Amino acid sequence: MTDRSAVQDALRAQRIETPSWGYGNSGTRFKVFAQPGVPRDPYEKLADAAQVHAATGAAPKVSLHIPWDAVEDYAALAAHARGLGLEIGAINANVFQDDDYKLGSVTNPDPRVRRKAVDHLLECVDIMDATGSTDLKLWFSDGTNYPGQDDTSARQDRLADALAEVYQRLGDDQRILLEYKLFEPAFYTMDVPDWGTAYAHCLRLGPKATVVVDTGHHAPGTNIEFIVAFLLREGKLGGFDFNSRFYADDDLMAGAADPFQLFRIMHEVVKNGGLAPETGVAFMLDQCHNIEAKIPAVIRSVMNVQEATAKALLVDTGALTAAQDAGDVLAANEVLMDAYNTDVRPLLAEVRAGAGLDPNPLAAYRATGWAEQTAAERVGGHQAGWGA
Ligand SMILES: [Mn+2]
Repeated sequence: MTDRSAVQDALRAQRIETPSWGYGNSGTRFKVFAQPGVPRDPYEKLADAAQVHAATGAAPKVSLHIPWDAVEDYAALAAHARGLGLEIGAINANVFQDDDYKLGSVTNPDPRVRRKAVDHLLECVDIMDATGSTDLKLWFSDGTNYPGQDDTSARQDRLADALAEVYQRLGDDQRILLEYKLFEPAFYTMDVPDWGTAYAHCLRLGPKATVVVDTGHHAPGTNIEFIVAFLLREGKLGGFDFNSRFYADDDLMAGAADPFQLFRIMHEVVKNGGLAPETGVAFMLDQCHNIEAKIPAVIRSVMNVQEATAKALLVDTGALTAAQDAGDVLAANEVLMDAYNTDVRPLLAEVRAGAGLDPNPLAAYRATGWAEQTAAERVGGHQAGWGA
């Protein structure tokens, strides 16, 4: 796409969903560093998310995590979100933080534990009904640590049964986003270790089940853009959990570690029509801000995704196809690199100004004084964080 106004329209239309847990305290297994002004409940997390949307104009949806964002009245939480100009995005189930899940949740050998896990997933669909959310995001920590610990294929049967029961419960406009992860917390087998496993389960479930690609959940060196192209072609890419990593599941800001990889991913998205809202690809962030200020980090991440998208939109597809058809390896590569090496910041500044926004979202946020205000006001109570 090289028509400048079409590129601008596409950038203006892109929506990036931010995670409620990105606004709370987080850390590694060694230490969680508390920050002043961090939200103490889901309502305050939404207020912070509204700051990101105000600064970028591109982040109206917020993913929730249950039970971290558990409240008495979900309809009231959704109304609060609407009042802030936001919507509730994906509901992320949590079947990994209970003692019962030591040997797994939906694949646990104990049927009582499996029942408890599936009941939680069904409760998450109830929360979707109450909040208007359309996406149930499922990530399972299930797996084994030692050879012989459990029957690998029996665990697949249990997983399939659980997914089928939840799938049956979905409304017409609701879907499952099934996430995979290579390792951690289990170190020998994970029950959903890769896109192929997730894809096979989604295929069996039906059209309302799609795969979510968390960019931090692969082996080093994995060609993620290939996975993206394949899943888009099959109509099975439900969305992304963007974050970046140097080693494993680092959950750093999207686009920070490897902006070229993010560009290559967005190139496959753009080329295969994944930006069109009707394909249903959700551009979500799934990251934790352990040492940096949280709201600016989310804003920076949104901007990084936008920059990768803008570069992907600038690929001269006519020239690329011509070079590919001619078998001109170097020319084809050059077309792609020309787009990647373009400084798209002025283009995005223009898009923002055209939408009535400050061309510099980080400066706009700083000018609000929100960080100082919340640090002064949010005293007492419990700051939100893992397990809250
Ligand atoms: Mn994720």
